[in-house]
Amino acid sequence: MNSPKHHEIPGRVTAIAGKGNLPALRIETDSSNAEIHLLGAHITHFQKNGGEPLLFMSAESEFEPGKPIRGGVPIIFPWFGPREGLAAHGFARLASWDLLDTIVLPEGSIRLTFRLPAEDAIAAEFRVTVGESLAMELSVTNTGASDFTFENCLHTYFQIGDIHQIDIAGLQGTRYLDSLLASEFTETGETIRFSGEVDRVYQNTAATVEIHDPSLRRTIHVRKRGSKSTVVWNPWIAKSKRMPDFGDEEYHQMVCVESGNVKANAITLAPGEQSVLKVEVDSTPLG
Ligand code: TA6
Repeated sequence: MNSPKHHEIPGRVTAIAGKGNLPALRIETDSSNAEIHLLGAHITHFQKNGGEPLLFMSAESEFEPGKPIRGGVPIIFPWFGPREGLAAHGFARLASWDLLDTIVLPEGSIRLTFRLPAEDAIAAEFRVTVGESLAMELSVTNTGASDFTFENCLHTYFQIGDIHQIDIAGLQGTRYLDSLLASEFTETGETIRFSGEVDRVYQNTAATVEIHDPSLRRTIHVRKRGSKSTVVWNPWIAKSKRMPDFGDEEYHQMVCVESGNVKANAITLAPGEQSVLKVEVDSTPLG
């Protein structure tokens, strides 16, 4: 039984009619709350009690079967970016995932397990733990008879106070592909600041990234394992205007710091092999 109702936990996990009347789950712990839509197993909200939402969600986002949700944590799999004749960023975020299990862990966090409906030769599960932090785990298993090469990325949209005031630390000295210039550079700055569109794929980095946000007086921590790529993106003015599911001014309040394995860091699994991408995000008062 994969009906969300079957996995409800009174006062902790509730099956709801989410945005666009899509099936979703509301999760409530003693320290936080979250919302996950079955479309894409998409985490659409996470907030620690007494704090600002950690994740950004566009007020213009569509919530329709087969359409990507603009905000939260899109699961990018099995490819990153555009692909001729196919949906950008893969099909996982457009699929309706099955909810397999919900459990309250001893320390009070709540763990939910989702499965991507069967695809030939691949099995994908997504495990979300909601508590003081938001922990995510995307596991992919090659169940076929030949090698399987793919990209994965948890394309996290973070809520910030003002794009002009934040800085991002943790990537100094890292090579990156500037997707706007289609050229590679090395990050020389101790921090990254924003004064225009930024769309960079940092390669071969396992580093924890920090987003320092003086407006919301917090530091967001992005910790990862099983990830060699970190993508940093803000659409700025022109691209914001070109996106129908994104407000023209919303770029002020969001930044994407995405963790996965993309482009040169794509993964090849032999038959029977498994890859696990782990990302944990939380915030602390800005020191
Ligand atoms: O992660 C950065 C990026 O690849 C940008 O180039 C931009 O296209 C963004 O993803 C959003 O992609 P989407 O398909 O969700 O519009």
